[in-house]
Amino acid sequence: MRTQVAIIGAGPSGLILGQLLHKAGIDAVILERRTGEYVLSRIRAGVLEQVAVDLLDEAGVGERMHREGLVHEGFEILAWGKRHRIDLHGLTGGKCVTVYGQTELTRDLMEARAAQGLPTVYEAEDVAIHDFGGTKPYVTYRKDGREHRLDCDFIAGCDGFHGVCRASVPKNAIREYEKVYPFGWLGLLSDTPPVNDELIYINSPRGFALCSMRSRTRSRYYLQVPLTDKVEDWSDDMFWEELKRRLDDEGRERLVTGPSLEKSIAPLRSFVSEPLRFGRLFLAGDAGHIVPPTGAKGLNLAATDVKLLSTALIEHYVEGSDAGLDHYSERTLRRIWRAERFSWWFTMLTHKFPNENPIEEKLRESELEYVLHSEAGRRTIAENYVGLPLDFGES
Ligand code: RFL
Ligand code: PHB
Repeated sequence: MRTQVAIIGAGPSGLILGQLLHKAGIDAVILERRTGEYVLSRIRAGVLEQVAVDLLDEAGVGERMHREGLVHEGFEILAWGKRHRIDLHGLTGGKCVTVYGQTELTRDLMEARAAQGLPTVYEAEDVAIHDFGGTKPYVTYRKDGREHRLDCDFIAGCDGFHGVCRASVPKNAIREYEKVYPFGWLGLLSDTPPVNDELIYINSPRGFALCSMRSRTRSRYYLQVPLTDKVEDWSDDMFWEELKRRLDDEGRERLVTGPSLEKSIAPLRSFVSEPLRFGRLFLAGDAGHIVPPTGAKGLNLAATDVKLLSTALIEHYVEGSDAGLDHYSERTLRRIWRAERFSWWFTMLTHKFPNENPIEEKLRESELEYVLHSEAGRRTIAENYVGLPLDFGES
């Protein structure tokens, strides 16, 4: 089999890239290790920046998102028992975010791809990438017990943090920056109305918590937990009790509890690999970087990576120019580091760090107090949360 772009991974990065390339008349085949149902069962992101919303429109899959997504003009930070509103709309000259689950977005992209008859190979086993340093890269995999070979011009590594693409790059050609945080997030999804119209990020003496949602009838809550905790250690009742302890009186009164539809623990990590291009291999999304979820940036970064990558590939095929491909890594990394910085900073401000030097704890508390009480501080949070412009810092 032959295609122009072999895309490894059918998460949001791979699916959005496939859609943008198809719109431009460029062929792509997506190879995914899991089944489609498995990909849809992973409960992850919930908040989309305007650039991601615009991109989904451009990809032609925005219809249901506009119908069912919830536009949020602000969110709250609860600290020392008091709520502080971050007025995203007012502080950024009218920008907002859209609450729409990654699962729904993935479903829309999968359905659009299937309706257009575009090739996705699910349950592709032992995917291996070859000769991306030369001019004739190819990918091998096994499906239904048979070996297959896919020849291509380029390989897009959209296979997430544990994928095969980054792992195939020689160690001396890549530099990895990593910070693993000493806690994780325990998430619970339930068919209960959200405790609040807007998200609440909670800084409490018992640790961080987040009240989020997927719709007006479905809630998503998170608790900071020690890395040693296992999901089995947490019954639903224990989760709700702990969330109540971290909430304020109003939240405790309004919280509606119910059985969990899903519960999982995610470790928190900041990670960047440099560069993101290796000959004819390009890394995009979680394959190249990870942010702690506090800033709601992971999916949004994945979307902007593939926007830049698709633009560069279109330039190559349509205009015969490789300028975009040559600048992909540098341009993308600049945006990635900005999101990494914000996610790290917002995580530091809102979480409790075990065994911390008391002076560092005091300094972090003081910084949070400052940013919440200063309009400049709140604006800093707001402009990063809604997403800085694609070309920020380039002029
Ligand atoms: P994904 O989604 O991990 O998809 C990669 C795909 O590649 C497949 N794969 C392979 N396929 C073939 N061969 C192999 N060898 C393969 N190895 C892997 C995998 O099966 C998978 O299908 O990466 P992608 O597409 O780059 O998308 C990234 C996003 O999923 C991620 O950044 C976000 O979910 C992060 N995130 C959030 N981002 C936001 O923008 N806003 C949020 O509110 C937000 N909340 C979150 C989050 C992530 C979380 N967790 C669990 C890490 C909340 C949480 C709790
Ligand atoms: C979510 O709804 O899953 C979510 C929302 C905001 C975040 C992280 C996760 O910062």
